[in-house]
Amino acid sequence: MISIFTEQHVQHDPAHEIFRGERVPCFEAVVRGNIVRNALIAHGHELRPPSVDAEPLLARVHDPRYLSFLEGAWQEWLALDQANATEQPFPSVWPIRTLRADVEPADFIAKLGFYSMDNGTPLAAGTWRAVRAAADAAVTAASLVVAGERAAFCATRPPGHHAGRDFMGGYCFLNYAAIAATTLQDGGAARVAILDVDYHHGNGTQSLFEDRKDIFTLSLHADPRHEFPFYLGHADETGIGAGVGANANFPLAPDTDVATWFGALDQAAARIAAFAPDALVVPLGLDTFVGDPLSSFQLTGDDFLRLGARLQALNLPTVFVLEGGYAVTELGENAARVLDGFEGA
Ligand code: Q9C
Ligand code: ZN
Repeated sequence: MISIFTEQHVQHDPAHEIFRGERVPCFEAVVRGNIVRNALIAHGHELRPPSVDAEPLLARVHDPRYLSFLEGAWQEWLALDQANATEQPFPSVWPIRTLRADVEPADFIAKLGFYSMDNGTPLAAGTWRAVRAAADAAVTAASLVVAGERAAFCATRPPGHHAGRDFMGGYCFLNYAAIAATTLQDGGAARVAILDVDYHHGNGTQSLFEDRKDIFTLSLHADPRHEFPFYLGHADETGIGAGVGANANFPLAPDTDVATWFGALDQAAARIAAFAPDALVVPLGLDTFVGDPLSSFQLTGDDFLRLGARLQALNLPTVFVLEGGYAVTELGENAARVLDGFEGA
């Protein structure tokens, strides 16, 4: 499968995240991108660099004010103190209930909280360059499918499905699945389904599209009562306004076994078939893997082949977008297995 990959991902290289109150090395690390690239090559998939500019599309998915903030964030951080060049900013205050989320603060750390859902999305000097290149990759992958490819893989990092119209979160800054879906629609796919199989609920993608009936968002994930993103992803979220009926969540208990996971996948597949979309986007998180350090699901390597085959059976033009997956050694193989399964290899 043609896979769009950019070396620019190395520009997003934060050193630490906060985990259980301590600073630890980032789970979402540069090595992930390299491992995925190597496995795709080893499995015979063709890698291409991005060749389409996402610029005209970005402000249709994200708030222009948020995009400006992201683009200039590192300069603002340095402007506070040049010694910040070797430090990472983290938000420390958020406009939760009763506080005003409509007035952009002037203070940089206040702005960081204003545009973040968590303190788990570290910024680095080159984050903007990396996420912009990944956005180009998402548009390029979707454009290939518009041009007639049965499927394409946007093999980029950092991930995107927790990012919403005007916020970052869960290691995500720009929502590539949403960018890909928008590109597919621009190319003539009136109805698009987005089936998120990452261990975590795709809250950003749901929030971007839950009031629309032409984009059906579905997500299979650990129950948000127990797992990040905690505040979205419940089964009773079925869409809003005109979008009622066009969102479906399949929250699963911690430690859910493989058979139950595939049972939920079958239910999601039946809903997609009933929706009769023109194209499919799959935010592909590999953190459902049994060895993943952030997850409690139990999929094995063979299960990822099976997942690919199951997605192929939906018989739709398909754009895969890399999301989570933190068992670094196996991440590349598991991603490649989904593509192999899809291609019947
Ligand atoms: N800092 C994706 O898989 N944080 N994001 C866990 C605490 C949330 C994962 C560790 C994990 C988000 C795209
Ligand atoms: Zn995840």
